[in-house]
Amino acid sequence: MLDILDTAGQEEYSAMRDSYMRTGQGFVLVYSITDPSSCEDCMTIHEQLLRSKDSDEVPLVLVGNKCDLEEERAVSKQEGKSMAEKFGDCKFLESSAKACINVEEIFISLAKLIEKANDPNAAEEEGEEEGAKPKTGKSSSSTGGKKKLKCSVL
Ligand SMILES: Nc1nc2c(ncn2[C@@H]2O[C@H](COP(=O)(O)OP(=O)(O)OP(=O)(O)O)[C@@H](O)[C@H]2O)c(=O)[nH]1
Ligand SMILES: [Mg+2]
Repeated sequence: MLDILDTAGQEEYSAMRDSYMRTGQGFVLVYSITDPSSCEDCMTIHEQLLRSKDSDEVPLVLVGNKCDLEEERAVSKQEGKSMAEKFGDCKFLESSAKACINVEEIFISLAKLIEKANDPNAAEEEGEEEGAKPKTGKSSSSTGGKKKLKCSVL
């Protein structure tokens, strides 16, 4: 189960950021493809996120929303991708809440990233090391369903 917190973007509420950043396990950072200043806000919020988590990497999906407004696009897809690459192991998607494009994918991707971050065998599974232990039935069942994951939409 995914517990989703939709946070208020306005500066007036920024004092609460540190507390929900510390509690959240995974984050969706959303900008508008029609508004470059919203990208800058994402970068600032990302810096604060790493400080709050005291970590170099946090399960994160960067989203360029409003992709239905192609004629008003002011941030290219490549710019979005590059920003996600700077953020490290960060998934990037463009979405439209209005046209229902990629909305579910955002949360599926984030849930996978949280599971990966929580799985002590993940590094082993991904690595090319010889003799890496095969994933046992027991560890794969740990991804099966009942754990509650906390996600914040920033
Ligand atoms: N065309 C289009 N408009 C959208 C889309 N998503 C949101 N909007 C519009 O953009 C405006 C802002 O949307 P919100 O959902 O309030 O944005 P927010 O970032 O959550 O804002 P705060 O909660 O105030 O931080 C509203 O007028 C929405 O209707 C989208 O995918 N396409
Ligand atoms: Mg909102």
